[in-house]
Amino acid sequence: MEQLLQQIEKYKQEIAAVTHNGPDSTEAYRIKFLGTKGIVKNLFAEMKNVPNEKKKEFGQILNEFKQLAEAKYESLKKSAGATEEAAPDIDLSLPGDELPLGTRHPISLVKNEIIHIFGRLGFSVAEGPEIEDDWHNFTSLNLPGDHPARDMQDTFYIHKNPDWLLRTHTSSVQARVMEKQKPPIRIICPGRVYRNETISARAHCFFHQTEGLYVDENVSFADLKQTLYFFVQEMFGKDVKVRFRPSYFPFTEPSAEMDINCRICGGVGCNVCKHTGWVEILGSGMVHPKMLENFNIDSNKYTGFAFGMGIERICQLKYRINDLRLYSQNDIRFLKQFISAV
Ligand code: 2U9
Repeated sequence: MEQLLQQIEKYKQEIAAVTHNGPDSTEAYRIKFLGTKGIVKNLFAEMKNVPNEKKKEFGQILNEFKQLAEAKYESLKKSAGATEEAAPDIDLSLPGDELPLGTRHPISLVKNEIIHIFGRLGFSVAEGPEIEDDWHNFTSLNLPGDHPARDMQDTFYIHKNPDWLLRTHTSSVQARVMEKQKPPIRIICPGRVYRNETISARAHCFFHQTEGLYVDENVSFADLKQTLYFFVQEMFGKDVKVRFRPSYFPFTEPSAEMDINCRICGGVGCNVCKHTGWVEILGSGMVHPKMLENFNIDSNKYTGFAFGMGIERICQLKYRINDLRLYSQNDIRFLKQFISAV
């Protein structure tokens, strides 16, 4: 009996020293201690050799030992589960999951291209707030108090008296630059603008513009024509045909609109060019001397030209997009078509 008790003590120490070492060693432990021919079974078999008066005491010791051996087995199984969760079987040599690349919005593509083309002519980008005050959006730009653009029907007002509104053009950015900077000024102002329009295929309550301004000594109408001609050639190709038509804008005098030959139908006639073969793409003109004076720029010394274009319109001609609403519907079938455009 004494010998058996010493043996049990040794087994207890052995069990205490066992640590989790994978499923095979756990199974080996089970077979060794708890198997049909295992240590626990063998110890119980020794009962018959224990004197009767010691049987009760030995039985208790054996039961405690059996519980200890079983508890260890349960804890080894638990640690196996935890290790498997932390490090599941994975094949690191497999190729990774494919992450689909997003696309740039067509308006951003065209905006970036406009910035790039004018950048090569020395124009830098100026930006300003989308919520504007009356002075920068209207008054400083020769848009008098009774001008229709100021009407609540045409403009989103955020606050009246003082008037704060969503800018109706990016001309307000040029106004802010003229206020702060003396000539030479050579900027383009891309950005979102807002007008109170009913949404349809041809009109939206917001769209994007790029306006431009060049003020320096000896800036002429010939500079204006050549700059804009260079722009459309770069944007649409060397074969593009242009025509200038006289027009009117409050900020410029003289003013001209520029048409290019229709890129959609090649001149045969379509809805976009209204069967004329020509599409208007921008407005322009020599900066009105009164405007230069509004910003304390000497109109006897300096002249300038300005222009403005809708990015949606340029985009329509470049990518043949016939409905303005597509730009803001976030339809993935529309957007993913621009996947290969940079
Ligand atoms: C300052 C000086 C001059 C901005 C100009 C246009 C002509 C023009 C519109 C065409 C279609 C924009 O997208 S559109 O609605 N714009 O035709 N804009 S000259 O002239 C300025 C502006 C500010 C201080």
